[in-house]
Amino acid sequence: VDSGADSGLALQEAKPRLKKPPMYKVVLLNDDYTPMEFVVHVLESFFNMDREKATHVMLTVHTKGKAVCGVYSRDVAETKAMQVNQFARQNEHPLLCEIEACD
Ligand code: TYC
Repeated sequence: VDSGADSGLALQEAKPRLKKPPMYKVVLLNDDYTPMEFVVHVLESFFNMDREKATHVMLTVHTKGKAVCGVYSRDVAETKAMQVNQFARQNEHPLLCEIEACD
């Protein structure tokens, strides 16, 4: 039977979770030695850019010192940066990729 005295608490749903997971920028840094063509290849293969976009981002890094390659969850951002740095080292280039928390 229903007394009608229920406060409703037991039936209330959990608080909606409005907070989205924190996002991280994957940033490529400039250096004097990594060939431009190698950087374009990295941007095409690790960040799924077409040649035009990859060339534009590479030139932004070259002229401004750094550029954002993409924004991802922490796990994905860390993995991308690791893979780029490993690939650069395998090919004996000093290219550096870092992650940066979004504001
Ligand atoms: N500055 C490099 C050169 O003149 C090219 C370069 C671009 C290097 C982007 C790194 O993330 C980079 N060969």
